[in-house]
Amino acid sequence: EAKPKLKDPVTVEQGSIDKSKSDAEAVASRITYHAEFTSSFSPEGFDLPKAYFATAQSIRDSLIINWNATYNMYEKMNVKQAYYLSMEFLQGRALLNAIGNLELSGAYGEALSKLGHKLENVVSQEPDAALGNGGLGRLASCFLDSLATLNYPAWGYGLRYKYGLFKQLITKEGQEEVAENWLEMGNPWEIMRNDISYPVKFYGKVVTGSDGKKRWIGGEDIVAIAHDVPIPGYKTKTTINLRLWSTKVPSADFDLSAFNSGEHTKARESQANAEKICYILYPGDDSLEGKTLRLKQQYTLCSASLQDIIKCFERRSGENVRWKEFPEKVAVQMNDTHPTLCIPELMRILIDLKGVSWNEAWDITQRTVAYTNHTVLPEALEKWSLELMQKLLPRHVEIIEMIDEELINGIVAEFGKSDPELLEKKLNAMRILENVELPSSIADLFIKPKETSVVDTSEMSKASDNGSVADEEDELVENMEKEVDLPPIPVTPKLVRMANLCVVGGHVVNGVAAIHSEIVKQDVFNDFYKLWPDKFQNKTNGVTPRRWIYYCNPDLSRIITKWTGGDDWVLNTEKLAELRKFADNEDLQSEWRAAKRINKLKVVSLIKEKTGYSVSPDAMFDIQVKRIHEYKRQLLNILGIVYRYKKMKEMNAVERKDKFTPRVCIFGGKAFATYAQAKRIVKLITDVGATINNDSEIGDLLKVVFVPDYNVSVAELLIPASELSQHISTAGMEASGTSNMKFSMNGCILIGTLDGANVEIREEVGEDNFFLFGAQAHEITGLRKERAEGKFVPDARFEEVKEYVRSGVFGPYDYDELLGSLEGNEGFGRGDYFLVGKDFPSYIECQEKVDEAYRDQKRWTRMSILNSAGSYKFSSDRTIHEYARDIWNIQPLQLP
Ligand code: 4GP
Repeated sequence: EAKPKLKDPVTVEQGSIDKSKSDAEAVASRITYHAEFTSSFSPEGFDLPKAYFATAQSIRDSLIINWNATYNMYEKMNVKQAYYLSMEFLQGRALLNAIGNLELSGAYGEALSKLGHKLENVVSQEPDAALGNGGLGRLASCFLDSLATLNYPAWGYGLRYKYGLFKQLITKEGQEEVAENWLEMGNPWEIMRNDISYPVKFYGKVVTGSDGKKRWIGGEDIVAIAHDVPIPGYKTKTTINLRLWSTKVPSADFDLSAFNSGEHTKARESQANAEKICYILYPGDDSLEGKTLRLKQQYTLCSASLQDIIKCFERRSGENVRWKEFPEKVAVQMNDTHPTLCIPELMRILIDLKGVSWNEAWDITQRTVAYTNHTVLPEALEKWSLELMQKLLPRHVEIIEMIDEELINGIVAEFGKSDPELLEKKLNAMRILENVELPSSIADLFIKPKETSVVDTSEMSKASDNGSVADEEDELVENMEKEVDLPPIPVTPKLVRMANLCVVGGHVVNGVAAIHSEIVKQDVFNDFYKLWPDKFQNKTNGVTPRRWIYYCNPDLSRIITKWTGGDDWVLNTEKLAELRKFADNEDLQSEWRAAKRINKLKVVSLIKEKTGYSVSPDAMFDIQVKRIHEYKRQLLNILGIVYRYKKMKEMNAVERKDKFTPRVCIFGGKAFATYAQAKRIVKLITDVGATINNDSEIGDLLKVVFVPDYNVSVAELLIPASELSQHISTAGMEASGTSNMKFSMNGCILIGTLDGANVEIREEVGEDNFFLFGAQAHEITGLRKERAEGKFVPDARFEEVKEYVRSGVFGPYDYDELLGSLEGNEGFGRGDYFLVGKDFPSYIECQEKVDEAYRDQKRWTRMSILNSAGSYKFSSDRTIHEYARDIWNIQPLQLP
């Protein structure tokens, strides 16, 4: 019997713009409707904030209609669906993207101008949805755009952080962090789904019932509530979903009697405790409380999302729920290790709640989940304290212990017991649990006492990509250091290695660029690779050409459309390659330069507004924007600038002008709040800028600016204006990079090392159109060794530049700790782990080649065109097709 319905759902046709009016008139009447009825602004006037909200609400109506139609189609067709689980989604702004994807830019532009506003001003009212930190989060957002555009049945799942990461202020002291209150004015893009919520449990204990079944009882209960963000595809009705969870206590948990007896705060305590899970992304985890909060976040994401996915599977299966078929309907992608708890959570639900056997549950889990690795930094491969996890998630630890035991048995079966040394090596590398006793039958094979783990207490180890400060080891070592009189106690905290659990529990492990996937196989997970070579894949990252050229660079887009004979390049980026044949065409070249200039002028205003500095649009715009990290080597860039400045000061005006190309060197990016060395780098950049920018002798020949609070919207302005961009990580350390792809697409020339996706970009755009320098990945270990043995002789220019900074030219700040890290292992020295000193000479020599190339504007423009033309491979559409085919096994499905 059909379930009663209030009314039939609105069809896409009914919901589309009213054809009896012109599109612009119909849009204008929708906007005014929302300004009157759904706006939370005062009735008088129609100022910009109100115009933004009414405009967003009006386009949201169309998105909801398409969202419903897409959802209904998936329900009816019951096709296999992919679910992308990520702690981060760096969505940026949504309005322009939504209007453009629905092909209503003209209508909205016209309607708003009738109502007294410019579309671009309305658009810039929107705060960024900055639910992410860096590349991993922005990649997730690009993937959603491609999934919707290519009509793949897929959803994203994440957390709805009330305050995002943080807002970066740049003051005289360097970087300061304040809360980013992005939801302050409300968020027109989310639909709070009060009807979709799931219980999530922490703590408690595991009991075995009389039927032998395990049950997890007691503890703390919270509720996760869904907030749906519609994601429209480009030129398609497909509108997929980004479901973000917020947290609260079950309503029964409000302590009414405490409240009535006047204990108002106490009555709210449990509520605040539940809500704080979704306050910020990557809360500080130095303290046990911080660690607990992070683990709670990860579990909330996994548990709520899986309950939702399972409910959907059951609903779509109807009477016929066959768990074996779960992997034929569901693919779960874990974006890095943060959602690893998906593995034991899926096992728990299947075994404890659905009555599936262990073996079958394990088979289902492995066939369902897959894992993407985004970083090779050892300190970023998450390890959780077993003790903490046991307290917070007792049932999951039982399951993880079982998986570990089965893994041990598998390793013993594979390698036998005849070579205990080899077996021990394999077990040490591959086990999920670290420092946890082996079953005695195996432990007895190894007679020698267990080694204590080597602990690195340097700041560097605290510098993982998301600031996740190592594990308990640090705390223990600090405590040991304080108790100087006592002999050191062996440090062997019991840990859960999340990355190993991902590799064991998933059916595919992928890296994000060719070179990175090789490192994953040959180094990071080599023992696993040797055992299961077929599990490992490469999926070179990509970025959406909609946001990253078409919308952010309309002037260049028009030129590309004209010269490639249509705008189909927005969907088929291969078409960009056609620009190659016109690379020397003078008409194209002059149009190309004119577009760049328009974009540069916008950045001149941005810089003035954000920093107060005036810069010349005639100078080369040289940009490095990314998270501040020692391995990304912003320090190499700024020391190169200091060297350039010093040389300028040593010359007279004529020589200076002759030798150097005028440059505006632009930096942007956040340093993680507790990453002291990264913050010192920010301080040095701003100090250098303050001196150089006020040096009248230098004038427009060199400017150095740090644009505060770098985010997606700032990137959308900077990237189209860029002429040179820097991707200069220590080779082997940047998994891929994605801004390198965006810059190249926008006709920017890259200076970089052979690292991450640089390698593939250089292959596509041609060696002559990429400025290459520096040591290569295979040389790094040897170079570090040479450095540690004191055999490295630094270039005199490197010594000179450090001395110059130390001399105080850039102010009184004490740079010993920063510069010291580039020295041997004495004092502040950390042996220049990132090899800044080694690469410095080749870097500055390469920069001289850049200056020379820029002087020949024809040659430069040709290089620029060839970059855009060669960037076609780096569309996230290509990447998503590969994931869909090789990992998820999903097919596109389009609304009629
Ligand atoms: C980043 C990597 O550092 C970057 O190379 C890569 O392009 C990006 O992921 C997307 O794959 N990693 C992170 C992180 O953002 O937090 O590990």
